[in-house]
Amino acid sequence: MNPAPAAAPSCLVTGKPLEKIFSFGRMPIANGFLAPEQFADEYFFELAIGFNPESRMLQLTERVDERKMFHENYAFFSSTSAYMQRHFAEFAAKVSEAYLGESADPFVVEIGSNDGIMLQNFAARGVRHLGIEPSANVAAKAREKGIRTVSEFFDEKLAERIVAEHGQADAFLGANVMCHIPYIHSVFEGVKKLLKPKGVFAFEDPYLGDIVQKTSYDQIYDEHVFYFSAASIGFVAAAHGLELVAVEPQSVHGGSMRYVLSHRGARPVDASVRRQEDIERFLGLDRPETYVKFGRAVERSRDALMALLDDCRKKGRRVAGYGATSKSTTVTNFCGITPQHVEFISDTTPIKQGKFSPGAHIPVRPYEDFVKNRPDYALLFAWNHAAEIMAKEREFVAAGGRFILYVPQVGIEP
Ligand code: DWN
Ligand code: SAH
Repeated sequence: MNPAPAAAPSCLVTGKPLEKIFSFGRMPIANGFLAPEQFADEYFFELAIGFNPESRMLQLTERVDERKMFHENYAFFSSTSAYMQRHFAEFAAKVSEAYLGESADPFVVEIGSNDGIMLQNFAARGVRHLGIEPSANVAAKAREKGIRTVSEFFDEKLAERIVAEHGQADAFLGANVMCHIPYIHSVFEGVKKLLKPKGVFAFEDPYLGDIVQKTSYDQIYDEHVFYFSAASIGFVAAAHGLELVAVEPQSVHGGSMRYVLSHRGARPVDASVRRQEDIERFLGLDRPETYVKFGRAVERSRDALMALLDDCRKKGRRVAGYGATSKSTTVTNFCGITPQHVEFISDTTPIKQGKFSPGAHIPVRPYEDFVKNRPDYALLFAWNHAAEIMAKEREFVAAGGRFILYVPQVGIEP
């Protein structure tokens, strides 16, 4: 197996030493679905979090090389959720109304544009756009939809090239990607160069406050290097002459935050920023002890889930996973869930089907198998899409099927 890097961890924002607060142990690549002949060579690293009080940044202490995670066989396709398609249509409409009106020929750039779930809304309105998506297979899907996409990793250098080729942008957007990039200073410097003087930088990511309050520890995996708050984003922005001008909580992905930034002084700072920073202090997000407590809550959650799954096994109840999410890689490996607990995981994404889940090696099967061979319980690994999935699964419930949830508490529904 690959050796773990020996270097002592340091904060990716301040460069100062970073203390490990909680370790989930050895973890595989969250989206590294694999075939049996690949089991012997599976890559593992130590998944652990540390907190830097100066920057207020919760972050991974060890990281996986980005090229091991984002490549031509990336397993996550954004458009698998109809709800998320509507969410990004609304995000795009809001940006158009609020920020593009003043420009005669607006230009929108999106980082981590995946299969074009957000940019398709700008393309449909004839807005000049550019997607930046290093995972070649999902980028190809976007191009099929007529979305202009460069398949590279965004950093300061790429930003300079984009400016030279296309000019500066009115809006630089991102969803569930900023928290993936360890070289955060290069990204922010790139954004600064790319944005017009009145341009906006709007992005959203899973929110640290929700992760702590709901014990949604499965948001912690290799791809998620950072767990952002208004305070930590404000800190990074200030180092680059940028300013956090508004925040807006979002319900998606189990609780996210949308951050709006501009060049310092270019736009008025909305009251939402101060309000959120007050909430964060109230939640103790600025104190390391909060994350020590979080670690204990994570262990309690694991114990409760395993007690329930062991009970199902003893009683001969069949359990299948619902949604082969990245998050489920943390849950299965941290809790010790095996194919004896969960027979298979149902997922609608073709590239995941017929493979095995990372580390735990639970078979991933097409959704049709779930319908044909309904289990007694569906362990909802895609709990963030619960509303969409429950609405789709009325027949499963009517036939006596039940969902096992573990966020915010372990329990059975309905
Ligand atoms: O940040 C990230 C988010 C946006 O997406 C990435 N790092 C990776 C990925 O995380 P995830 O895999 O935890 O995302 P989801 O959206 O929770 O994944 C849902 C999975 O469930 C997909 O594989 C599709 C599948 N699914 C399904 O089988 N039936 C989803 C729905 C809604 C369904 O009805
Ligand atoms: N924005 C989409 C996709 C999120 S998944 C959504 O919210 O559903 C994260 C995406 O970011 C992946 O498609 C990955 O390839 C991409 N990504 C990772 N590092 C990146 C970087 N440095 N620059 C641009 N995109 C990156």
